[in-house]
Amino acid sequence: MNNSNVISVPILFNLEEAKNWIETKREPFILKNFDYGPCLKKWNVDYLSQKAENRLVKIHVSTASEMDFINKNFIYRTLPFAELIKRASKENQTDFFISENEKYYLRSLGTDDRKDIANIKAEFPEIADDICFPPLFDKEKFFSSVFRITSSNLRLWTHYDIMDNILIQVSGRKRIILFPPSDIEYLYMKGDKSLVLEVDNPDLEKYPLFTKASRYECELNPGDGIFIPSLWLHNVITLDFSIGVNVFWKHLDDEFYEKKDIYGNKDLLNAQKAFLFTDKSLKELNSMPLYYKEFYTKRIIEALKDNLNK
Ligand SMILES: O=C(O)CCC(=O)C(=O)O
Repeated sequence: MNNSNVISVPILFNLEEAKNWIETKREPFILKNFDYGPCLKKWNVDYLSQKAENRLVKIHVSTASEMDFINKNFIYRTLPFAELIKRASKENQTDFFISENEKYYLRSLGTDDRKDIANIKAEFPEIADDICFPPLFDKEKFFSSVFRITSSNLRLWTHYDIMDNILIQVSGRKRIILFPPSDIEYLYMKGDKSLVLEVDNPDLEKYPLFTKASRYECELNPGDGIFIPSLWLHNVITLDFSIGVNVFWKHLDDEFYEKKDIYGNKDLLNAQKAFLFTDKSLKELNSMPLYYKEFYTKRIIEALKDNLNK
C-alpha cells in the first residue's frame, strides 16, 4: 500500500481544546497528559486476576491474527476473568480451545448480556475506581464503558459506532487506522463493517476504490486516549498484550437512538427507516421492465445526489 496519503492523528494536551475539537471539528485526536488514574500503574496480570478472579466473561477466540467477520474465523467462548487475563498475556497456551497459539479478545458486556449496557462500574466494581474518564461530555450523555483485553498481534475489522468514544489505553500498544465518514463510498460496507479486511494489503481488483479513502493513523500507547467520533471507521491492531477501556457517549439527543441498542452499533432510527424505504424503493424499481427500471433508478440517484447538496 502506498502510505504517502496517511494523515497522522493529531495529539492534544489540553482538555478545553479537546472539548472544542469534539464539538467543532469532529475528527479523531489523541489526548495525552490527562491523569487517567492509578490503573496505569496498577493494572497488570496479577492485580486484575486477583480482583475479579472468578467473574465469567464471553470472549472471541481466534487462531488467525486478522479476525474475519465474513468467514467467521473465530469462536465465542466463556472463561473466568483471571484465566482470560493469564492466557491473553501469553503467546503459547497449555490450556486452549482450538490450538496452542490461539488469541483472545474481550469486549466486556453488560451484567445481563442480553439486556444491560456494558458499564465497568457495575461489572467490575473492584477496579472501576482505578480509572478516571476525561470530562469530555455531559454526564447524562454517558452510554457505556467497555473493558477491552486483547492478545498481542490481533486485528479487529474496520467498523463504525454510532456513539462518540474515547478509547483509553492502559497497557500495551495499539495501531489504529481510521477513515472519515465522508469517504464511506470507498469502503465497501456491509452493515457497520467494511468488507476490506486487509487494510494494509487490500485486494484492489475486488476493491478498486479503496485507495481513494483518506487514511488516518496513529499508535496508541499506555496513558493515551483516542477520541473516535461517531461514524468514523476504525481498524484496530493490538501490537502487544493490551488492556484498555472505552467510554461511549451520545452526541445527539436520546430520540435519535434505538432504545434497545445495548452495543451502540445500531444505526440512528431515522437512518434505519430510510434503509427500509430504500429496500421498498428497490422492490418497486425491480418490478418494472429493464428499460423503465434504468430510467427511474437514474432519476432516483439524481434526487439523492441533489439532497446531498441541500
Ligand atoms: O480497542 C479495540 O480493540 C477496539 C476498539 C473499538 O472498536 C472502539 O473503540 O470502538
